[in-house]
Amino acid sequence: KPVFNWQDPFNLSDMLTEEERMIRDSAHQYCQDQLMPRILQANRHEHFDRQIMSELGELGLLGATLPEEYGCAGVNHVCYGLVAREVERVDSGYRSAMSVQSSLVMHPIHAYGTEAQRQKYLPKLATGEWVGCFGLTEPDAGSDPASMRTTAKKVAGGYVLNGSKMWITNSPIADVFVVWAKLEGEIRGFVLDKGMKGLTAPKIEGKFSLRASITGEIVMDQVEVPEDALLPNVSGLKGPFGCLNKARYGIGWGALGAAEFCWHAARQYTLDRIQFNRPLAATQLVQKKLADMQTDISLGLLGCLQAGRMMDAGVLAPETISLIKRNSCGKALEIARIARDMHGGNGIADEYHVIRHVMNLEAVNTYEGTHDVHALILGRAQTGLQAFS
Ligand code: TGC
Ligand code: FAD
Repeated sequence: KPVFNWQDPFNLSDMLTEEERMIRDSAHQYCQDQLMPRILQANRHEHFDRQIMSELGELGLLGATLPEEYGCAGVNHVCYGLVAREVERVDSGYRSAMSVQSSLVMHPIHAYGTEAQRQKYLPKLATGEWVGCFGLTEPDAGSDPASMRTTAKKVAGGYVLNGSKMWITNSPIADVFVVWAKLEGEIRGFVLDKGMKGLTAPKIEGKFSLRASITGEIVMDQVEVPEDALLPNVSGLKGPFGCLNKARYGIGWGALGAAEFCWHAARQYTLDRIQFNRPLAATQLVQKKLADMQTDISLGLLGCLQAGRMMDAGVLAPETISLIKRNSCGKALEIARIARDMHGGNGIADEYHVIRHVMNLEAVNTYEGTHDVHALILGRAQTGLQAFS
């Protein structure tokens, strides 16, 4: 009979091209050799190692889907997803840093910017010489970004921005700020540079999730920007949402990478751990839990791969992205919690890494649209009735 591959029951690996497998494998090696040894201390001490951005840049993993003329790798979205899975297998915070730079900063500059903006920003963001951040969420506008209060006012020679953004990945170390503001009531994107007068980005301390990722505010107090800070080619919420489509897609893959880590760890731990004179893995309850993890992850990954193929073909609807983002995050969080339980008391020690994934996945399930907000997007799409307000 055909051989069952317990780690990859649908032979997903065989559905990839040679190039896709090569990129996945080199990302896997970098993540395991270079990121995994750093994560325990980084998470313990709430530290983001800035050098990681340069390393990701050197490997071509920043803005990887963008054209080579801007110093990017020019690979497809399946490759981007495979890399996100490998990075998040180590830590969601590292994937966050990579996906914000790629999908939320480089993508809008490429998609909505002028050629001069592309030339100015993309090559330095691609190498990791510059770090970017994306400011959409505000203290009083999270799930409902349309209610944002940040304003841009037209003045001679440019614009003046006022307002504040909250929960912004990378903002305290950012060189480049993609910020969304209302100009005469319409949402527009602006690219701000570190050091502009009135622009500050204080760090948010005390996170119990994504501790190896740096998060902050963006405070804009009468920030004067030139005309060419405006991203001219988009207006309205579809601007930021176009970026979120790319990032949410990557999270779909990434969260399952974190789930795979937890599943494999729970399997190995219960094989090794003897209680009542036999391995825990010999019990029916444990085997059922492992089977559930295997099923959810394998089916979820197939969905991500198909979504990637559709994105590469230009036919992936945002609602399908909501489906995979919501499914992957919800399932990964549940898997991580169960894997934590299967480790017993050791499960709360960071040396086993599973509790860190549990804590991280709480935020991953919330950012880029919460689990419930994506349910409402899918509910609206199938009933024609919007239930947000
Ligand atoms: P709605 O009426 O649905 O749409 C307004 C306009 O936007 C268009 N649109 C989209 N366009 C492209 N892609 C999408 N996914 C789109 N979704 C909507 C839509 O067609 C419409 O265009 P137009 O031309 O007709 O005006 O807007 P709404 O205000 O009713 O939205 C409701 C809702 C809940 C769906 C939306 O606001 C939402 O998704 N909220 C969640 C907010 C969110 O995801 N924030 C993320 C912040 S960034 C972040 O978390 C980064 S963490 C990164 C990390 O560290 O990894
Ligand atoms: P709220 O919108 O206040 O939601 C609170 C609860 O109410 C949730 O459970 C939600 O599902 C529920 N809810 C909301 N509306 C409804 C409704 N209509 N019906 C039923 N239930 C509803 N944002 C950025 O712009 N850039 C970033 O780089 C970024 N990075 C982040 C990093 C971290 C670590 C975190 C935690 C957040 C980050 N965010 C970022 C913000 C993130 O996108 C928001 O936290 C998220 O969109 C939810 O918004 P909120 O926190 O204001 O929650």
